[in-house]
Amino acid sequence: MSLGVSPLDAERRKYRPRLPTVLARGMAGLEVEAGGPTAAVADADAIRKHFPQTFGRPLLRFRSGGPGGAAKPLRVGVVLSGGQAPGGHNVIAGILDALRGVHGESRLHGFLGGPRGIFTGQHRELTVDLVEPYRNSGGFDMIGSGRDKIETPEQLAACRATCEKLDLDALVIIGGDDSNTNAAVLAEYFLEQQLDLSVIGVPKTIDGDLKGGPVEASFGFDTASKVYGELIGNICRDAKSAGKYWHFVKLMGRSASHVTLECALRTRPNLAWIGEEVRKNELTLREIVDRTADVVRRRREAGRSYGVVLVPEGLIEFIPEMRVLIDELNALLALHAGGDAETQRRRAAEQLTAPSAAVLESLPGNIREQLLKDRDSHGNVQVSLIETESLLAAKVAERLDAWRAEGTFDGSLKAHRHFFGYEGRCAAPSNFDADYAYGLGHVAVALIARGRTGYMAALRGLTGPRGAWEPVGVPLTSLMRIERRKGRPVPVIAKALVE
Ligand code: FBP
Repeated sequence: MSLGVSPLDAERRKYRPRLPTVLARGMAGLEVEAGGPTAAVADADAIRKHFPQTFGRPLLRFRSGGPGGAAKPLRVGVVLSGGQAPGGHNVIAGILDALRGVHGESRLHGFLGGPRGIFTGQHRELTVDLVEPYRNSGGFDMIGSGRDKIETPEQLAACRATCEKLDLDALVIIGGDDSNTNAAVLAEYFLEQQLDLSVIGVPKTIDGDLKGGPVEASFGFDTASKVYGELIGNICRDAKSAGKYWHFVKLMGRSASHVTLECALRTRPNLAWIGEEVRKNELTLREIVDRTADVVRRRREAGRSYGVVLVPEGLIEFIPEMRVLIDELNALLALHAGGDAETQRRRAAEQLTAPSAAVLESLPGNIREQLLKDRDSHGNVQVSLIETESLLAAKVAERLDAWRAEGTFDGSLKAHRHFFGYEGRCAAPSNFDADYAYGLGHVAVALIARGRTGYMAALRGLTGPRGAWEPVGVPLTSLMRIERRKGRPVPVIAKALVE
């Protein structure tokens, strides 16, 4: 065992991911079949205007058994973008192995620290020896990640210069919806510039919200929800054993509540809020608090002063009055980012509409401050920094106190608050994620070897046996729609919410 490698890591490294049969037969004889033209999730005309070259491309399928033929070495760059997700290292291992399957002299370069590594030209060559220790491991530490957006003309030109300097045939962007939007922008830009360089996206995010049509799942979701599920299961057991605590557990999932739903189905807590359901039923914060407090009261009446409540981290954005407030704050912060908490608060009080200003003032101080923090580079509220579980626990305690004063409740709330997020994002990938991510790396290379650009690598039929998983190339523009970001309408890959 070498320094820094635990026996568990060493054992996990020995696992050999299983490939779909079509890919296991090798890269050489893969043939591509094009389907009919595609459109977009919504706003097709606007998306076509933004992406005149790549819009409408066909879905691609692969089959093995073609004649093969002479292949040239490929030079590929890869970047990990956004939040960590179990399986990222296996995508890279899959790309490397597939590239070597195309031609032994193919080369792979990893951009360091996320998309910034492309426009600043920070990279390292990823050789077999370098990649080996990372096989089947969690984390993105092989090359790091980041949340920079590639959008300005200078950044686009700098990306072009880096790729030309390295003489790349292709760039693979492993990321979530925002990062794959970046991939679509780069693919279009390189074509406009008449540069022969493929850009391929790979669906990554523990949030599980990058899916739709032929893209059935993002890698990382399976592992992360299993890790959180185990922790929640332990807490459920502890709650029952101790018989005196209520646990409020916030779970990652910036917008969609897939992780919370999956964990709820696995562990059966006493209550799980689903953001999308809150929005559909237009529940206010007051109603959410009342319903939660009512569950606590009814369990108390049944002799059970304990329980577990799951809260998706994006819940706050689904509550109607909070949504309006956040939209107004986003527009405000896009104009005036930075400044200390007091300045931000004063600005908000002056410029928000009266109802939103009142909502903001009704929130506990820590939540108010967290809502006023700067947005990420894509304009998103950083919901992992907002203590929604504390907000709910505090408001429920207030409500129960009021009910006790009226004589309709005779207990008290002893609450614990938890946030499960970072615990699950870098776990060693489950066998599913290890196989899926490794296969996605192969699909990316299959698309590159056939000169395709502006595609997302995908595998479908994921609930069936591994051997039957079907590799496909999905046009990135077919996954897009127009949304308001930083106060203006822009084309983005649509998030898949819980239905
Ligand atoms: P991606 O969408 O980039 O995959 O990230 C998802 C996520 O893990 C969210 O669940 C969470 O809200 C966010 O990242 C946290 O961001 P950060 O890594 O910047 O703390």
